Amino acid sequence: MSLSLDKNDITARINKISSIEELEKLRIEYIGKKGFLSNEMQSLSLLSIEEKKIKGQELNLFKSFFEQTINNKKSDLEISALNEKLENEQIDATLPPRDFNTGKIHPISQTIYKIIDIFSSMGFSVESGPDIETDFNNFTALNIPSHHPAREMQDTFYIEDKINNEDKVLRTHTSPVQVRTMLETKPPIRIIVPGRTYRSDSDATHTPMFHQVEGLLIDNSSSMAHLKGCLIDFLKEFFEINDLQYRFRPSYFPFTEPSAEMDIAFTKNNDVWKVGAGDQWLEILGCGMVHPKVLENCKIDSKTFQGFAFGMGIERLSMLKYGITDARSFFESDFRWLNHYGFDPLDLTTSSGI
Ligand code: 2U9
Repeated sequence: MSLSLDKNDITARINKISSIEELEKLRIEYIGKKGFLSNEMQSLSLLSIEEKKIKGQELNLFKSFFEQTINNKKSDLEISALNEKLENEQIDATLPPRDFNTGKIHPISQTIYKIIDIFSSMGFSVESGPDIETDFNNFTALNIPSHHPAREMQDTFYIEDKINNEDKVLRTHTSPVQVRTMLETKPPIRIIVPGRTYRSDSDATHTPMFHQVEGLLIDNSSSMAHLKGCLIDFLKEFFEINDLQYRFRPSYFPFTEPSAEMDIAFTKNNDVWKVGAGDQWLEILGCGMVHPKVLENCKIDSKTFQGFAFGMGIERLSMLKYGITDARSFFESDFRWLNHYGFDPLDLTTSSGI
């Protein structure tokens, strides 16, 4: 088609166009770099000054007219395309939302949230500390003697670099955090410490890194009776079993005196464990009154203050509550496993909103 500078011609041509692609083609044809108007502009150089002035003005006026007309047409076409889309598309507001992958809360985290919820309601606050600890905080302050088997290389991960000639270890329990707290604050103290701990051990029920929660309460009157009440209430709430069957057995730990272990009753049918009642006992935690030597090591006057401590393994609690059979599966990062055992972060009935 011949190109002209006639406004009526170009208006008629633009009006006939029915798609944005076609419109763009015409725009390039006219005002693109090598388009009709560029050529016309270039040929101005062949004209006299007077002619150049007249023709130049004509070309500029046409260019503005062309741009204006083509832009108007473009918005008309866009509006009709949108209207057509709106007419043809239908929204079914009754359809369920599309499934999207939110990720899952790991059962260990879920168990920790639940433990924190319960102890918070009893007035405990949560403390944390470093994974690499001094020999003093991890062993000496806790009255663990230098010949104690827990200090052996085969049980504890020692860090190669010593600092100020003192051994550094990957903490074997979260107790060093209680030591730090006692050294830094005055009683009353009422804390729980959930966190990662390390021991050189690996089989179906042990992993070299595992999680513990320990608790410490120091004031001037708390007794073994308070300790028992606190732990019984905790376990009933944790397993959501009101008539949970339990027993306390005397035990020994260097950091508590007297010491005890708590068992809960269970039954096992075809490898399925049922916690709460039954004819078998399962060890669930250790506890006791904080040893006076430990109080003194942590600069607390053992004649004025006393208190209790307890410790339990989070993997074990998690396995019993959620029916997980292999402790190693917690740390294999298998997405199918996590999808199965993990918790929906948006479900406030299970995620506790933390
Ligand atoms: C301080 C004083 C006392 C913490 C305690 C236990 C008993 C205990 C084990 C349970 C299973 C560890 O994960 S496990 O192997 N723990 O039996 N822990 S009393 O006592 C303390 C801690 C810190 C300053």
